[in-house]
Amino acid sequence: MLIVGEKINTSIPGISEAVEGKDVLFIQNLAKRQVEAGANVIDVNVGTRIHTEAEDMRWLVKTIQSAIDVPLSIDSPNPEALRMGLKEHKGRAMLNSITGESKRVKDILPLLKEFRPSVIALTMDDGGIPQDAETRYQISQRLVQLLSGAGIPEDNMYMDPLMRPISTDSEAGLAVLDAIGKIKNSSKEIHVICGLSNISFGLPKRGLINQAFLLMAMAQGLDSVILDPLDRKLISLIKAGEALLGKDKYCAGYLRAFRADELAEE
Ligand code: THG
Repeated sequence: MLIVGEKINTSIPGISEAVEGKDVLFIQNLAKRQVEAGANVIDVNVGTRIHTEAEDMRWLVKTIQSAIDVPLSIDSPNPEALRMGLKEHKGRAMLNSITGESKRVKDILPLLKEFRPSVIALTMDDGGIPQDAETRYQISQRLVQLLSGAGIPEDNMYMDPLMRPISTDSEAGLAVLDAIGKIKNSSKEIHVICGLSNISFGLPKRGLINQAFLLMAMAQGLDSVILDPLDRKLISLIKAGEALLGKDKYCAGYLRAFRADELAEE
């Protein structure tokens, strides 16, 4: 499972202040703690700082990459912030994200050609986020064609079927689970990713819903996830899930984590 750490996001209390104050040690420490906890990629999102987003993104990429050596997910709706982040990034970055929306495609295509990043592609288009699995799948196939045409290998593609809260649509979890299975079955190379938190929006004890969903999604073929890696229960569940799904020969990874005292039952 590829774990993308979500903690460097200015919508989380304290992060915007650290960016505003150019607090190098705070940011580097948060990046290091996520990597030590198991993150393979660090997401960087300064979307709440609309007036300084591009420059903040550049500063964060530089600051984080001088402390850790995993790739960063440059997470923004703003093409200029994406460009600044990708330009500053050493090695292959992850671009988060392209969608099937025509304006977004037009803005992002040049960045793909210039920087050759891995790409997270959200399965939405000019019609918005689909309710059903089939439309998500159809959009994902169009995005695969588009990304292939831009020279991105399938192994560098991460399809994100976009969760909606089950509190407002009780079939939303099922639709995403079906979409994960369909996308994964269409190609061995293409990855499927999602952010964990949206599904539980509007419900109490959100962690329970997120944890249950994570394991069901893994069983459907989810192979990458955006989450809080400092949550030991979540990371432990991923280890348990990998062992249960035959992704961990002799349960070696699970046992190693146990001996390192990394597994949490709650
Ligand atoms: N897909 C893609 N990118 C994304 C998302 C997605 N980027 C943004 C978002 N969704 C994922 N990032 C976050 C970042 C922080 C939180 C939720 C999603 C968050 N964190 C709290 C914290 O860390 O304090 C609480 C964490 C918790 O208790 O679980 O709320 O879906 N491609």
